[in-house]
Amino acid sequence: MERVDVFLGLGSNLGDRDLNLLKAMNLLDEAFGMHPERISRIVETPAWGFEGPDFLNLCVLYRLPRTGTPEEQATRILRQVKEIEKALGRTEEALFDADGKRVYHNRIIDIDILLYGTHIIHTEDLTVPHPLIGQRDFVKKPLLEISKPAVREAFPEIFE
Ligand code: PH2
Ligand code: MG
Ligand code: MG
Repeated sequence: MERVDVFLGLGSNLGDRDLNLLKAMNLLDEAFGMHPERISRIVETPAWGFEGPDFLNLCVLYRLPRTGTPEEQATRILRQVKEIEKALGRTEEALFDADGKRVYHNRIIDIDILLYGTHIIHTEDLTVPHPLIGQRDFVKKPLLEISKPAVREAFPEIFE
């Protein structure tokens, strides 16, 4: 069976942060019908881009069976992670300021699709690789820890 390495970034800065990450990982396992192939360590960092409590972040790698095109499968994964965010109590939607810049807020759980193998995906709802990985050590460090040569070679600008 053909498989694809899907790297996800998880973060929490509200409530019982460890438990939120654990619950999210359990729900991801349930949604994907498998355990992750790799799990990074947890990093604790200040809120980046806004004022708020410190975050716990980690990255996971699921080696999923390929279904459909990368766009189709990544869109399905996006729907699944949004559902899990909602199930864990996340309510707020993406907000933008007057200049069209993203406004961040505290979150019980955030699950982002970081990499879908070595594919580049642009849809209305999704850009993969996640465009901000390279600027954010709280993603870059755990992602590097569980990354594979193929993705490091495909996206040197992310991992440099
Ligand atoms: N996520 C954000 C904005 N800022 N800062 C940290 N430390 N960790 C995050 O996961 C994070 C953030 C938007 O998703
Ligand atoms: Mg995020
Ligand atoms: Mg997100």
